[in-house]
Amino acid sequence: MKGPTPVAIIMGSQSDWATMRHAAEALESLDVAYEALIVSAHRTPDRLYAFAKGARDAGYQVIIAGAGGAAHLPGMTAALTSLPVFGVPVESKALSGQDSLLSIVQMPAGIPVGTLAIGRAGAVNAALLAAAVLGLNDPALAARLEAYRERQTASVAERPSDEA
Ligand code: RP5
Repeated sequence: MKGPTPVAIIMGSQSDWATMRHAAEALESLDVAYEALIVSAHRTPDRLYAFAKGARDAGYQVIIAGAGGAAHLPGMTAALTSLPVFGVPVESKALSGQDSLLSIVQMPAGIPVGTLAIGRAGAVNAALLAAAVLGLNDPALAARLEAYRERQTASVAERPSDEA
């Protein structure tokens, strides 16, 4: 029987799902269970508080938080729980995600957010980091992560193709 869902993917808005679904797909490819939730630091602060305060008791082990613009969600979540929080800066229209990146990455000492790249690459890598953390205590998952990387390596052609 499977235990509680280990990963929460939270995002500030429905509009973030186009980016954060890449984290979800990466977790699915590694057979890691997750819950995807819309939790806005600005529009639903009470929901954020309840989620973050209850995350450990809910059984989550890692939180992936994606947000754009004045992206307070990852930092506020990390302030409210000592679970590992990985932040994904969503690419904003106005500033191409530079605002999201700087909002998430520049945490003062004491409350860490592991910040990834802007956009899809960050979402995928947040999922892979979450899997790596969970794999420390789950040899089967660690083996799936190794296999994922081996497949990735095998998929890289030696020479560029005109067809690709
Ligand atoms: C942030 O504001 C969200 O994370 C989103 O990236 C951004 C824009 O949100 P919407 O106006 O598209 O709902 O809170």
